[in-house]
Amino acid sequence: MRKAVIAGNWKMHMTCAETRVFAATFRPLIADSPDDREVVIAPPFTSIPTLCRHLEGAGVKFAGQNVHWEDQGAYTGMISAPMLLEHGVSYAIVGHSEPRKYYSESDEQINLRARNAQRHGLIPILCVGESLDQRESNETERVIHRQIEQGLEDVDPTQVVVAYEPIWAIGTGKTCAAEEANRICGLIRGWVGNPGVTVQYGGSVNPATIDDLMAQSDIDGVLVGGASLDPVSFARIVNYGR
Ligand code: G2H
Repeated sequence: MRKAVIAGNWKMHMTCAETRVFAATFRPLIADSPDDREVVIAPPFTSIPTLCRHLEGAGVKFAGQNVHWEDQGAYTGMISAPMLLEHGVSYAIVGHSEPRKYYSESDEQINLRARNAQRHGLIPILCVGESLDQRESNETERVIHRQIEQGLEDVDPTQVVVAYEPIWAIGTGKTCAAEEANRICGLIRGWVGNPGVTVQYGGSVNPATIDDLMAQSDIDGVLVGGASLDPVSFARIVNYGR
């Protein structure tokens, strides 16, 4: 039985004050959530201590939105695995399409991030996905296969989560059809080479689409952006199937 991982990616949203308000509403709403799912939140780095403190004992795990491949050094604006671990963080997102696009992150750099995360005991959440152009020119499978192969080189496939995030579905309100997302997630599982790997879907997930997504055989969880900023919406997603 694969573990369901329901993760919220807050991106560049939420001050510490807003984080406190979120936690106060969210905490009671997930108090009775079934224990067959893991709840993860990736806040901005500045909000991690506040969120950890206000959700202590609530069964929530925390993720960095990225992690560097070095432990320290002259890398202005970056964050290291030991810095995240000091705050009780368990996961690190790597290869999200936004840093791939805005900061030209390469598969090689993403692989270094994933390897260093694992070296410290952080579980990388590797994001992969095709653009609209790539989908329309039938390159979806080739692109994702390459992202998996390069991103997971020398990475332990038993200590990783993969998120399939078609770029055209991110923040656009267009969710990929659940059956198609399921097909790609199944291919990803084969390419990772570990039948037990948790494969998430991400891209405009919301309370109206979660049940259909989680009913698919190869979708083991979701990576949620916009809808994770609202504690009521995110709690509904966490409590899918109820
Ligand atoms: C994809 C997703 C979270 P959203 O980036 O990783 O964001 O749910 O807003 O499309």
